[in-house]
Amino acid sequence: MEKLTVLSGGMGGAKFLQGLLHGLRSGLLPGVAPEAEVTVIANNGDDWWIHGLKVCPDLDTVMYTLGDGIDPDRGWGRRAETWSAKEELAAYGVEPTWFGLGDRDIATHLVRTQMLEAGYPLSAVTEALCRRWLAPGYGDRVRLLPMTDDRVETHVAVEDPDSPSGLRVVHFQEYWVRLRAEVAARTVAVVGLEESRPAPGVVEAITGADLVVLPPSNPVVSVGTILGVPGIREAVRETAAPVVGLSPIVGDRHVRGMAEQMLTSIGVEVSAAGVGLHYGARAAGGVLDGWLVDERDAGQVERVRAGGIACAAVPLMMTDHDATAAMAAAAIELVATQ
Ligand code: FO1
Repeated sequence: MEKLTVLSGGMGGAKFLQGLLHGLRSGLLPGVAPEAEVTVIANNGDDWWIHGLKVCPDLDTVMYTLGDGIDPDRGWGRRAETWSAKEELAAYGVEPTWFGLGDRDIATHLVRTQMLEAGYPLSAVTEALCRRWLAPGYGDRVRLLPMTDDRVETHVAVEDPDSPSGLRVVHFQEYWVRLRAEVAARTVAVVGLEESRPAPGVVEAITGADLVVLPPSNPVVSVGTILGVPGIREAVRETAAPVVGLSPIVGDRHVRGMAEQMLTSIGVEVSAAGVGLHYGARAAGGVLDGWLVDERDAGQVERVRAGGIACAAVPLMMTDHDATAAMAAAAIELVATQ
């Protein structure tokens, strides 16, 4: 295998990619050439405009993580960050104050916004930003593509007793950062998704891959959104490469983030098998050939297999790069032997 393509959200996907790259470098991935290239197709449905700047959290989380510039504790934004601009904006009374742009991070958003306003598409801007972060070094074999160059924004309908309809629609960032995903979410609507087109290179990266991986990212607002861009699900269904995913749900709970709330809002069972069967077998109109669940969910393997998907139970905790590389190796083994 020389071409691996990963459909990624933010933190979970970025952490998985770190382990995958570690596995590549260390020769831990069976059947994968040491010089293999990794294309990451990142969700950009949780992007938004704030203080006149275009912010792309998942793209930046992947870029900073692979370029070793991420804040390891927060899992988003820059390492060794300072917050003077945020404090100054608050002193002017500028809202919202609940979403913070760090001083270092702001430089990324300034460059991105200026390039977008000069007419460059997001994919070209991302490539330019990645020249700094994915230059020879940690991420040298990685290409990062946004799923689309079009404006797509995830909104969440939350319960609000003060509203006449009982509902209020907020941007995903407001749901996650301000409301901490603690209010009941009724539906997720991705504005602009149906009219969006895959960014240049996205379809080719899937149809020309030797392996397509769905990492343990959010199946609704990350991978689900990527698959919702018209043409991407079709490419995943049609590629000659095996398609394998890793469950973000372990022991019927998400490992991080808000997958439980998002799955519930779309009526999908919160379990490893529930998510695998939600993605579905390629042979039955879905997108998966293989699905890895955590060893704690070994009892769900047969259910997934009955849905036409190869399935195995292995440790799925990304505790360090070796553990994550072992997950990637197990995913490859699962579909390589088919
Ligand atoms: N997450 C927070 O919890 N609080 C923030 O103030 C915040 C700011 C922020 C700025 C830039 C960026 O790229 C990400 C940021 N995030 C913040 C993370 C982000 O909201 C989410 O974790 C993702 O969108 C979910 O994948």
